[in-house]
Amino acid sequence: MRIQKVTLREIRMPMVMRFETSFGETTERRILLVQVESDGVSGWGECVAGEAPHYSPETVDTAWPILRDFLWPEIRGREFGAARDVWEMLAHTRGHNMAKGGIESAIWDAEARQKGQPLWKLLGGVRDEISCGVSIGIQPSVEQLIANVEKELAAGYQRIKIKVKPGLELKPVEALRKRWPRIRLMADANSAYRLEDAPLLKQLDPFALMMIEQPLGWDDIYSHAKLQKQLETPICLDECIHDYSHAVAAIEIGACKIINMKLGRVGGHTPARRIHDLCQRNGIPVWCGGMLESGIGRAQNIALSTLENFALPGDVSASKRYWAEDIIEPEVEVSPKGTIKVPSGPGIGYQPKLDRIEKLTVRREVLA
Ligand code: OSB
Ligand code: MG
Repeated sequence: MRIQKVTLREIRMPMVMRFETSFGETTERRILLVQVESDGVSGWGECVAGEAPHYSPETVDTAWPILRDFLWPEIRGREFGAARDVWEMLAHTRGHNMAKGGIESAIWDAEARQKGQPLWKLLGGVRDEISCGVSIGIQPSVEQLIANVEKELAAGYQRIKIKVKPGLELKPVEALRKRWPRIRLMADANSAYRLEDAPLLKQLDPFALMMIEQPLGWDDIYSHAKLQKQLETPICLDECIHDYSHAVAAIEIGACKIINMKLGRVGGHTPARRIHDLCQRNGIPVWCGGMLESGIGRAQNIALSTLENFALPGDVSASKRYWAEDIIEPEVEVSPKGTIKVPSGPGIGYQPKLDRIEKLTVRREVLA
């Protein structure tokens, strides 16, 4: 395989809902799309870096020059066996996993399209339907939170995740549990707490949350192990796991019982697969997280979610929850039983809408 050309595009997409987390608020996404050309076939990936370095150190504006000046030169003019080899070719650059994941996943799509095969089959996926949950941002009031949850449950979603932050955890969780004693419910703190908050977090134990996601420091695996010893609620790590070695450490010291997998956070499909297999060998279920992706990233997440150990509903939900109009055809739809039917066409199985992408593009750079 060989890549002749890469097109980087920044598109702007206003969100249909405002999304608030403990680290900030998003109303419009700046999305970096990566299109690779390989022997006449295009592959598409999304770099999931945010607008600001508040979830991880990367941003759209760090990923762009890293892709152009460091990652592309490792790929340009080189013949390689398959997409699975790309991640190793990029290893010379430290970190910048979201930049790596953007181009690596695009090359996986290109390979699958060349072979006329769905990406999920090329990845070794085992299911043609995935289970979906939703991630609900911090709401102005408990009443609005309840109304939101009501709507998502009615749409069929199988699991509800709410964003929490200090002072806004006990009341919302208690209210939801009172209203729905049995739903699959969890909370994501995006690193808003400290180990000293253990007594407060312990007060969540009676509410039978499926898990609490990333309560402590974004890079602090050790403190999560100390916290997990004090909590009944299983800890799920998100931000902390950006490498295979982090997953090894987290599992060995008991820092989590579940891992949220994100392509961008770990650097692409090859590292995601390695971490997935490690978790599977150790009895740690994983699920696919989201980064408010456009349809391209969403389609990549759907393919990833077909791997065997994606045992819990993920944060991959319908296009229309985020966008008035998505950039792929068909849009991602969720069935009344809260599932996405995995497409059977080649590659990611959804077609990028080129006209729409062109209209939304505010910056473009062709690398050849
Ligand atoms: O922590 O999982 C997270 C969105 C942006 C950054 C981090 C996270 C999230 C979400 C939203 O929870 C998931 C989605 O609906 O895409
Ligand atoms: Mg998270």
